[in-house]
Amino acid sequence: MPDKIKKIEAIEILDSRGNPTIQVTVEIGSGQSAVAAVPSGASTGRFEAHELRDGDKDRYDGLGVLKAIANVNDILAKELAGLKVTEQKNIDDLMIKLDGTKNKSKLGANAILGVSLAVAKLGAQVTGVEFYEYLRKLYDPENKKYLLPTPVVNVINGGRHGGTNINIQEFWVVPIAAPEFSEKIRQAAEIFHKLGKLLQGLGMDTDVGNEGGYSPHAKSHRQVFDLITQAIESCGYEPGEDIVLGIDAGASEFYDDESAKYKLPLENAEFSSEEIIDFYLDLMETYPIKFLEDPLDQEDWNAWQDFTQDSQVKSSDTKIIGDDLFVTNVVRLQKGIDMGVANTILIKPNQIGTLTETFAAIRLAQANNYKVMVSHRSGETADTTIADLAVAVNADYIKTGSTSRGERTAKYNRLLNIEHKLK
Ligand code: 2PG
Ligand code: MG
Repeated sequence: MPDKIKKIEAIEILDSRGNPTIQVTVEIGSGQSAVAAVPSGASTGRFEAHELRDGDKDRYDGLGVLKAIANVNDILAKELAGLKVTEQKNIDDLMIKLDGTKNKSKLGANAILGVSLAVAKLGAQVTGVEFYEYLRKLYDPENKKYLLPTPVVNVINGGRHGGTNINIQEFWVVPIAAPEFSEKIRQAAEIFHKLGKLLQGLGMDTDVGNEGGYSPHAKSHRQVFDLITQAIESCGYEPGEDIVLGIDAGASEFYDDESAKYKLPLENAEFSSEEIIDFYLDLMETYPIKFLEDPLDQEDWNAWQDFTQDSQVKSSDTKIIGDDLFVTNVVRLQKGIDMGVANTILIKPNQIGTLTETFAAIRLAQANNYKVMVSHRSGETADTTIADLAVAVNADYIKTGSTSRGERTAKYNRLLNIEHKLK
């Protein structure tokens, strides 16, 4: 029984914010083992799978994950023992069945995902192939061509990821012209450093936020776009040609359900759905913004449809990306497809809770010509699974923060290594 699961063990570790999260080790009869760690969001979507936390205020202010750990050690370890570690789908399906709830609230999506990912890593090990190759075997074995994703690099952190007055959560630079991943990362890193110097020159803060981008106080959102554009130009790149811009508005975080208004204190404004769409369209006229993630609230479907179908958005081939909207969930994505809402899906394995369901969301997206952007969470670990996942499914983009902070660069560095291997 060399490749059958013998032992599964979870422990509590810290994520990049210093909050507890779950790490799972799976061991098979041969003695081989693999470890996976689960990330955690701050601006979580209302329809994400359930992240099980203890709620015990005496430990980590209620954020402990001992219940999730007990579910791995006491329940999943016993039920999965003896199964072949390469039977990814059976294992994931069994965990979904054992949980039995719609949103994995019984065992916890964090518990289930930890096991799912550790099983996959060990599956790669016993098969004797690279992790991305193994994931490709599970996803689309006929496809032999590997493409590296374009990084969307979050150089300014606002919203819930920074402690300042910027309401938009993320400001990205996206190197679209350079042919190679390593070139794209180099360009983004150069711009990141140049931007730091510009901020410093203006007496603005250069401390970084949760995802490694700078997190200064700003006069306006336009000032942020101006500074980023200036940094791109100072590096000798052409904004709109070599490098385009993007945002994750994280709009569900500043949408007020009661008044049905988008509240942006930095703009001194409370926008209706129509008005905030105009706000974005105006920005897109001034700046080369080609990516907008979660520009609208997770339940504002009609406004999403209006924005996606807007002639300015369509003619400029702007990527409208659903994160809190789709939550890596095929039911919500199918609704989006049916309505003509968004044209890109953000993929976060912990929003849905198993690798198999993550694949299902990507498959549905690709079958319907939606672009795929694989994503980290704001609370990360050094686990680099998403880098391999992005390559395995030929994702168009990867979002894993700025080019600073070890838990962010770990993913970029893994991609640099994959690029090197594929040469
Ligand atoms: C997002 C993510 C990652 P969080 O909104 O896209 O950038 O943030 O993990 O806090 O949900
Ligand atoms: Mg988002």
